[in-house]
Amino acid sequence: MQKGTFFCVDAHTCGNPVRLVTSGHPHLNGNTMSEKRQHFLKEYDWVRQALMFEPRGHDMMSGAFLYPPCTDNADASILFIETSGCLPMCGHGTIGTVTAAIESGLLVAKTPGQLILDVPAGQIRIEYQQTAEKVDWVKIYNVAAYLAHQDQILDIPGLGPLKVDVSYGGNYYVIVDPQANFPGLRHWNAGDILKWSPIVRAIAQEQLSCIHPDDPTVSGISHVLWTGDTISDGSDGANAVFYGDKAIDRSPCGTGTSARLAQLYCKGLLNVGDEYTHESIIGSQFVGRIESATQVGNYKAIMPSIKGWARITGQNAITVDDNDPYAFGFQV
Ligand code: PYC
Repeated sequence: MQKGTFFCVDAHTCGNPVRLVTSGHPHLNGNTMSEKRQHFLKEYDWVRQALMFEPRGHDMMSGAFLYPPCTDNADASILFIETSGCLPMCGHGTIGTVTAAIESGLLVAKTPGQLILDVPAGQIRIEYQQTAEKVDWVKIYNVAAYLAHQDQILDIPGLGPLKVDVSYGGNYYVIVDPQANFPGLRHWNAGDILKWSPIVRAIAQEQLSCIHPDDPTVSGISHVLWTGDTISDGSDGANAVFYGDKAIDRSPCGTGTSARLAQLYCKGLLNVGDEYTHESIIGSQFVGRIESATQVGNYKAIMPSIKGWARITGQNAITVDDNDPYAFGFQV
């Protein structure tokens, strides 16, 4: 399969794109979504590149394929595709996928309003509310989140030392709170975030090992989460999440919010049962909640939930043609 037409339902979750691909699923080997993700990355990465990169996508593009469940109790599985690769878990991607799939009739829940989904990072539970044919909101009971590194100093050439934490919420995040060399995200512009994030991520990656205790294929720091002042009513905190090479999440980032909850819990700033309304760079909001305490390996951890909404923006039939020199996209 070197070319074809991929049908997609395009949507956005709180501002960030989600392209649910509804045809052309490659057959993937493996018993778990983690194994299937490895197979996809090895043999079918061109599909991701064609559908995510310019000229068919853009820096923030993110999407998903639905697959049959890998476990007896699940309704379906999700493979996430992004400009950055195939994430183990994606919160905004899940909210968009569930909304688009339920509204389009591609997914029928055994129990209306509830789903169990297998994802590469493990299994997640979903609650959603539907009014007529529209999904009003989706709540994800995410995989366990934990604080992997606390109060680490990174020396950033040209910026100076930064004190950071590294937290896992389905992906590993360097979290940077306001301090002497970072005035807070509302005092930086998008250009500053795009300039410093890859440098911070590379230095953190060099110095701080991150390998998931339960699945060593989930490893490495992929995202940088900058915090700062809020701009929307009711927000408890704000973040700008950098991912891929040039993307800033327009949504409050589901795995980033989970990582933030774990960080605040492990630092004694939030407790089990607390809700935390997290806003994005554009002020859109997710409601995070610490559902319970748990453990990941030897780490103190939490079971987080994230609630948000998505809207379908259109239907797409995307052609990938070998004759097109940019069939598999490009990045500048
Ligand atoms: O919502 O988890 C998320 C996410 C990851 C990257 C972009 N959004």
